[in-house]
Amino acid sequence: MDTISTSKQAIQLEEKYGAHNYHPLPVVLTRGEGVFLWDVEGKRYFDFLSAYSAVNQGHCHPRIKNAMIEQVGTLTLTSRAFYNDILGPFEKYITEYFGFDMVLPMNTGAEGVETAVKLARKWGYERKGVSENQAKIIVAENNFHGRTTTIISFSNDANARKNFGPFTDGFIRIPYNNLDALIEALKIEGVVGFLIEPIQGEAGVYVPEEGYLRKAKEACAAQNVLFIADEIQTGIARTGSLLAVCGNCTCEGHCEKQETYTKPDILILGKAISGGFYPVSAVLADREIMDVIKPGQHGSTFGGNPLGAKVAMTALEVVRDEKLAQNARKLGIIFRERMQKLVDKNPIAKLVRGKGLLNAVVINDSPESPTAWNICVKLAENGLLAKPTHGNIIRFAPPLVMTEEQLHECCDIIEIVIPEFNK
Ligand code: IF1
Repeated sequence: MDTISTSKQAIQLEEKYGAHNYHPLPVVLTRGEGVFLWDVEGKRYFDFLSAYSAVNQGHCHPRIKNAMIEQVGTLTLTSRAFYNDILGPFEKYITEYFGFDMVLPMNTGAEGVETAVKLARKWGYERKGVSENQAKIIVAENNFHGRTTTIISFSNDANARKNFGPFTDGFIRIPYNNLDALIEALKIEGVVGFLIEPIQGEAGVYVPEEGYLRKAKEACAAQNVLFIADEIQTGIARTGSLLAVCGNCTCEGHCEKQETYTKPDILILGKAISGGFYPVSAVLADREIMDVIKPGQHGSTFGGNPLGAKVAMTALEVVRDEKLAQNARKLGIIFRERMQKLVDKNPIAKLVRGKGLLNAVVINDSPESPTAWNICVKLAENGLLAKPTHGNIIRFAPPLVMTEEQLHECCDIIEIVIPEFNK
């Protein structure tokens, strides 16, 4: 195996041997710890992407690492052909943690979304009486739910769809954050579910207006349609509460009485559920929904494996024990206040938006311009890693273990770099 001694060497190898399905910033990372990453040359960076919110607990969290080391030498994979002594405890732990009767464990976020689509359809046929193959699921414009063929079938991102057809039928797209459009779509024959990101991450960190999610759920309930929350990116304390659908609660638990809590009928989790150590996703629902799945109807080789289950339980313990939701809420307010001052003083910065530590600064230039990219290259030179989403929007999402002092140091960097790009 080649030993990498320079960043250039690593980039060349990826260029030559790897599919070009990404355009990474020219940074080659070799070590991570907490909020920090180091490149091959030893330069240290603050991580402001957190692997797209998969490392909320910080890189290489010692508690999760130790749990993984203990399990990896004991039992890693049995398949579901047999039981194992970790899965049952994990299923009990996670269903109590989020307040649902049952869980179906998978691996990637996209598998979680696919599972939720299949579950909603099957529930529609077997519980709601929808005619076979007529089930429809409502989704939002500019959604991002993963990259499988079915998921891109309901995307409107031309780049994600071009030349990947033919596509899967049975999806209705409506504008995000538009209750009237949802109420109209819910009248369509055969609708079984409404799949929504509580905050649209990839689209550019779009936070819906106060009350939208709750009213959307109520509208769905009125038509016996399942409200399906994709919290793969917004969940696990990222937005300043355990889930984005918790609204303004930082209780860390899950309680129906929370007046701002909109309990989904189906909850999809991924990414930080396992703290960046191992792919784990999970679909949670109450019994009358989850029970439509019978043996042999869905699953995967690694779904529910003991290693992932052990890692996920520890990663979720860390979220609660270290009060990451509270920290994300507190630091998010400070971040948006400082960025708002930057916006007020710098024409190149158009606006800041977000919730908790899922934020974005919109750059005042065309989405086709290289400005946001060039700002991120400059931020990297100054020791902070962030990446644009669509064109002119820079997502800022550090690990939730960041301290207030570190956050101010990062804001200092951003406030030095962005003004350099005023026209
Ligand atoms: C890439 C984006 C973020 C997600 C939501 C499901 C999934 C994702 C809300 C699928 C995954 C990742 C995928 C990764 C980059 C990243 C991403 F830029 F693609 F859109 F975060 F915004 N639902 N998002 O955000 O989960 O199968 O990836 O485990 O594909 O480039 P996955």
